[in-house]
Amino acid sequence: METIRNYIGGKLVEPAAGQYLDNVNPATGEVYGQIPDSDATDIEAATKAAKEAFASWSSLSNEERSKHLLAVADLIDQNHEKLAMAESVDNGKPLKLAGRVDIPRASANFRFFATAIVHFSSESHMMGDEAINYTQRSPVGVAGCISPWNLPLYLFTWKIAPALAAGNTVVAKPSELTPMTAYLLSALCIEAGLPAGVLNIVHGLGTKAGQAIVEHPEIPMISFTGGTNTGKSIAATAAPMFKKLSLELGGKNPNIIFADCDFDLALKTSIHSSFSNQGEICLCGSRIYVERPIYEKFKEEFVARTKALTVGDPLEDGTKVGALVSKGHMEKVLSYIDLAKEEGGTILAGGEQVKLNGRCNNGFYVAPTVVEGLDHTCRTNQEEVFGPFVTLTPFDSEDEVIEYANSTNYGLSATVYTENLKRAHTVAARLKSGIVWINCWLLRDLRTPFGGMKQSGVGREGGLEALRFFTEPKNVCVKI
Ligand code: TXE
Repeated sequence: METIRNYIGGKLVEPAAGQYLDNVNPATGEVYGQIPDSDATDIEAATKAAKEAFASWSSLSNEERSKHLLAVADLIDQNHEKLAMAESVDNGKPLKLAGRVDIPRASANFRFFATAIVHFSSESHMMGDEAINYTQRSPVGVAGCISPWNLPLYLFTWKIAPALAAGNTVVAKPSELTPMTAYLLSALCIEAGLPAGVLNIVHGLGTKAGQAIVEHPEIPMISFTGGTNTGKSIAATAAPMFKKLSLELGGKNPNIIFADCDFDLALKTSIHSSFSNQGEICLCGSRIYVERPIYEKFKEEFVARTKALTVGDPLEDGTKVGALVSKGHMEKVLSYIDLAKEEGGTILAGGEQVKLNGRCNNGFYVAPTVVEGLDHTCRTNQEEVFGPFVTLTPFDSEDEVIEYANSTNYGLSATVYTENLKRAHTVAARLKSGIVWINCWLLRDLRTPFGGMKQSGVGREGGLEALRFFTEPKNVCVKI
C-alpha cells in the first residue's frame, strides 16, 4: 500500500487533518494506496509557501529558471519506466500507451516551456517619432493549476511548466482518481533541487481541495482542465473575484470522412481517434460522419477493426483498450449505451461491459462500441460520453455535414478526411472548433493555440498563448 503525501514548501507532508482517501487500481478494482484528503488548511499552507517563494523565483533570470525546469525534464526521462507503470496502474490505460505518449509528453512539456521562455519577448509600438510604447510582461503571482484524470502527468505538466517558466509559483491539484505520477513528480522536483515552495502539489477532492484553490484570494489565476460542468462552477466562483481564467473543457468532436478521402488512412486513423486511451481524450472523434458513397464499405471495415481490438489487462503487451478510470465512469459510459438503444440506435460492435479473467476480474472494462441509426440531435450525439463509444452517420453534402458537426454546445476539435485541397480549407473555415485536423489526428505542435470554442472552454493553452496567460502585460508609453 503506497501512501501519497502532499508536496508543500519543498517537503513531502501529511494532510493537516490526517484524513486519506482510497486510491483504486481500475484494472483490478482493488484499493492499492491512500491519498491525502486535503482541505482548505493544506491549500492555505501551500499558498503561503508559494507566496514566500515568489519573490526569489520571479527574480531569477529566464535562463536560470530554464535550467531548473530542464533538470526536472531530465529526471522524468530517467524515470520513464517507473512513471509509465505508475500511470498505467493509476489510470487503467495500456502500459505501452503510457510509455509511448504520456511520459515522453510530460518531459517534452517541461523542455518546451523551459526553452520557450528564453525566446519569449514582448511587443513595442512606435507612434511615429512622437512616442514609443513597450509592453512589460511580468509573472502574476501564485497560479492555481487543476488537472483531470485522463492524461494525468501529461496535462498536469502542460499547465505547471508554462506557469513556472513565466516566473509564477504554483499550487497544483491533480485529479483524486490519478494522483500517483504527480506525487512521483514532487519527489523528482526535490531531487532536481527545485527551490522550496516554487511548486506545491496538494492532493484531494475537487469539491474540497480544488474549490479551496479556486476560492483563495491570494491565487489570482486558475488554469483548469476537466468537465464542462466543473468549469462552469469554477468560473462562477472565480469570475466575481476577477481571476484570470483558462478553461479547457469537454468535447463532442466530429470526424468527417468524405468519399474522396484516402480510405485506408481515414479508417486506420479513425480507429485511433475513436478508441485511444479508451476514448478518454477530450480530442477523440466520437461522432463519425461518412459520405454516403463509401458509408457501407467504411462501416463494414470500421466495425471489423473495432471488434478486433483487444480489451485486456493494461500491463499486457497486446492490449489495445485498457480499463476505464473508475467504476462510476464505467457506469456513466454504460448508461449512454443504454440511452443509445432507447433513442433507437443499433449497436454494431461492443455495447457491453467486458469481464476479464484472473487478476482483472473486477476491473472496469467496456467493449469498444459503435452505434448507428441515431439522429444528430439526440442526446447520445450531443453529450460527451468520454469512453470507447462512437456513432456512425451517413451524409450527402458538405452543407449537411457542417450542420451536423456544428450542432453541439461543444467546439473543441474536428477531423476531416479528403484529398480535395479546396474542400479541406473551406470545411476547416466553416467548422466551429478550436482545432481542425485534416487527414490526421492528434498531431501536435506545442507552439500552436490549443483549446475550444463554445462550451469547450475559455482561452487557449500552448506556446505563446500559455506564456501570455501566465504573465500580466503592462504598457509603458514614453514621449520622445
Ligand atoms: O472531471 P472533473 P470528472 C469530462 C468527461 C468526464 C467529466 C467528468 O466528460 O466524464 O468531465 O469527469 C477537480 N473546484 N472530462 O468528474 O470533476 C477534480 O478534482 C475545483 C473532460 O473526473 O471536471 C479534478 O482535479 N476543482 C476532460 C479536475 O477538477 C474541482 C478531462 C477535473 O475533474 C472541482 C476529464 C471544483 N468544484 C473529464 N470539482 C477533458 N476536457 O480533458 C472537481 N474539481
